[in-house]
Amino acid sequence: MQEMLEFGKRPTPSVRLHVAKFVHRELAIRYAVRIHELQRLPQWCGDIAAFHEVQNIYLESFRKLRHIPAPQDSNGVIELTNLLEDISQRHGVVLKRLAAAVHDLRKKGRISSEAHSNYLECFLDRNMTARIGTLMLTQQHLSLQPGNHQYGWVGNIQLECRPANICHTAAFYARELCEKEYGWAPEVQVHGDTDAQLAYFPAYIHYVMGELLKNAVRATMERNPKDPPPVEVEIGGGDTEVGVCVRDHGGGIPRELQEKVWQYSFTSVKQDDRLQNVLYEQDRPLLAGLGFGLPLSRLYARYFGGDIQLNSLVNRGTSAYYQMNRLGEVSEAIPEYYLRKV
Ligand code: ADP
Ligand code: K
Ligand code: MG
Repeated sequence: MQEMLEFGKRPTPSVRLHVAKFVHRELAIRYAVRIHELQRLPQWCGDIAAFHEVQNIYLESFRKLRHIPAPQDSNGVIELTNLLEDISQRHGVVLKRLAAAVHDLRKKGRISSEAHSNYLECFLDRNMTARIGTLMLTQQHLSLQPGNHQYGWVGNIQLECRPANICHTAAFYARELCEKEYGWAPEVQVHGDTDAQLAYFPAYIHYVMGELLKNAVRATMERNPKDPPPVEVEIGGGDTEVGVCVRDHGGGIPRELQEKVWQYSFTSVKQDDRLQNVLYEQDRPLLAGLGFGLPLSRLYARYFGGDIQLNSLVNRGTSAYYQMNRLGEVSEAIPEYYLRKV
């Protein structure tokens, strides 16, 4: 992280070349690992079309990367830049395809056994973790190129990122989806240390806050559709971390589900054909139903040294706590089993 910040502050041609060489080599290796993993999927995943689609996306990127030589001068850097723009565009659908794969497996009854379900959860954790890394490498390279540099930003790190602002945007997004679903949405109040700032990745805060707020407004509407009580967001800013708490009066999560909600394959939304449509045909965001919100949010939080916890008060509501470390010497917190298995 520190290195990214240092490099990003002085994007000279030699820094660009240095980063480009590293990214060119590193991305090919990382895609190869993921292709290998997809090829090794057990037989009960073999006929799931979405897995093959994802594999083909990685294969094409791998081949294209190997097809161009390692950059040796500014022309080489430009060639890589063009390719990475193509790659980030094509990889945009990967997350949805993986959600579609899980949906398919669930419909076919393939993940009812604990062994299968554990396998799938680990596979997704590894894939999603690796995805953060490759995305960062790609965006780091792209943001160093002339014309892409933005004042106050290094790659996708915003140096003075203010979580309160992102909470407002995420609340707008979650309420909009809620209104589409229920015709109405609870108010979202943001208070506490609203001035708190840190150098961080706004895109990840936005994702996490969007997911926590979508869950909170959905639970609130399910429980109290006529007169939904507000959802409260409180921000705390400290020397080493910034925290956000999302409180709702949606009735809480029953004890027997408190572990399960962290699984990619778990959602309490009834799996109907509408979801199938969204996963395969339309590019429309959903209020709930993929089941990826909580596990992926926690993975993102932990990757950068933070965490997410949920606490429920039975029959009342849920509080979600999201901690972010101030970036510094902290390196990416890659789960141990990821290192072991790969
Ligand atoms: P999804 O929202 O797509 O179902 P998530 O991973 O975001 O997937 O959440 C999983 C499940 O956890 C939800 O379906 C819901 O049953 C439960 N849940 C999450 N947040 C809350 C909350 N604030 N209140 C009550 N239940 C919740
Ligand atoms: K889930
Ligand atoms: Mg959700």
